[in-house]
Amino acid sequence: MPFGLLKYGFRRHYPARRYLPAVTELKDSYDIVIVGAGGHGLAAAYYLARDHGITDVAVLDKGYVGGGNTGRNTAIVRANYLTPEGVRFYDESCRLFQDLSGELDLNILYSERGHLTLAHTDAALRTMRWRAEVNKHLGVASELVFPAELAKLCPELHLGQDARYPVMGALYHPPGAIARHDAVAWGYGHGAWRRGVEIHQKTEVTGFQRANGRVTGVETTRGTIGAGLVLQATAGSSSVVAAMAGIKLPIRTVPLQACVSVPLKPFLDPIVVSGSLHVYVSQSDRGELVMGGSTDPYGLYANRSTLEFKEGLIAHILELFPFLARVKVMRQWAGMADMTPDFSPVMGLTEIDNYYIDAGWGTWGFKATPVSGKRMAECLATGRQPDILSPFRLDRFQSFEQVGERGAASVGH
Ligand code: PYC
Repeated sequence: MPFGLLKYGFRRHYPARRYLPAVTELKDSYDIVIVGAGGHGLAAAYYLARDHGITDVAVLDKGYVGGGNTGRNTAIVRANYLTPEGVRFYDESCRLFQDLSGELDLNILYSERGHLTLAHTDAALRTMRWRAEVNKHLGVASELVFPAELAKLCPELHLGQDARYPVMGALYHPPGAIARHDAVAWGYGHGAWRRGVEIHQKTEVTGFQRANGRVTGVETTRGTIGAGLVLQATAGSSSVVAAMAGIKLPIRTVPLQACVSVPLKPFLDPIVVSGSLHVYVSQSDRGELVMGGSTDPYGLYANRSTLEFKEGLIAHILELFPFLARVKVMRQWAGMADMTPDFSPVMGLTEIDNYYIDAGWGTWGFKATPVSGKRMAECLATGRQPDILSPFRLDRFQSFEQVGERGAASVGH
């Protein structure tokens, strides 16, 4: 038995352990400054410390840990993408997620449910077959299933021919999962802090000082600090932060809304997605239905929720599960989706020698948290773009080497 545990057992008082650090002074400079204390920034800090022994790191956030898109998504994890580059990348993330509760010593409620993407047209079936073949080729479990099998996988799903868009089949991806999203940020934050990383909440970055093609200082609302390397991981504000460093990103930012029902007895095991009806829904361990749809159709920086979105989404959910008609929606929210032209992220080196970027997550940032943290840490520690991140480099847009991933979006955006 570890000595610490024994000492704790014999104590008269049992002080609750602190999970995230109290506010401390900022130092004059750090080897690495990470902008953004969401899942990605904290995961990068964690793997920098764990895998590379780099702990002179400050993670800064204008708000609080996990208060941005990390806490504003629908927490779906899957690897059933369309391009080989995407499948390889998200598969590594799924595998890291599977061991993450043990790794972080925190239950992130990772729950493998299987993921069904319904096809209501011949064209959709063709795309699902294509994705299944690419997935299988790379060792990722995915297959096409038809209504008889679907009725077994999800007995509550309306499969009748009287539906407006009858279900013809689905892409079934058994490793598809959900997790407790904020726990992922807390776990990575705690793990990084325990290893010596500083986390500074309520510390907004307001600009960057530059000289000779490098960033030399990070200006914040608490003063200016020196930085050997800078990583920006600020999903939802990627273009704004990059512009402060003088980098122009090919990103359009749009709200992505979601909502959650009151808790219900468990009835929905798999995650169900319909591209034609523009919905995705899963049931959390608390029994709530977590539901989302398409992004709003116009660029906007606002986390507001609209009645229009809710009415449209719920109407479509009822086409799949008509018996939910009297269920109440409990809460609604929005995150900000940074959409790139090819629907793939922008990761790695930039035109500024010591400035690294983790951006352009569109609607799939949460599921990439472990792999982006691990691989961005490797990128910063070695100064080289890891092979798995190579397709996602920023300059692909200049060389016309885009990674077209739109066909793997859960719904149309
Ligand atoms: O990629 O699975 C997904 C997803 C669901 C909601 C937003 N993105």
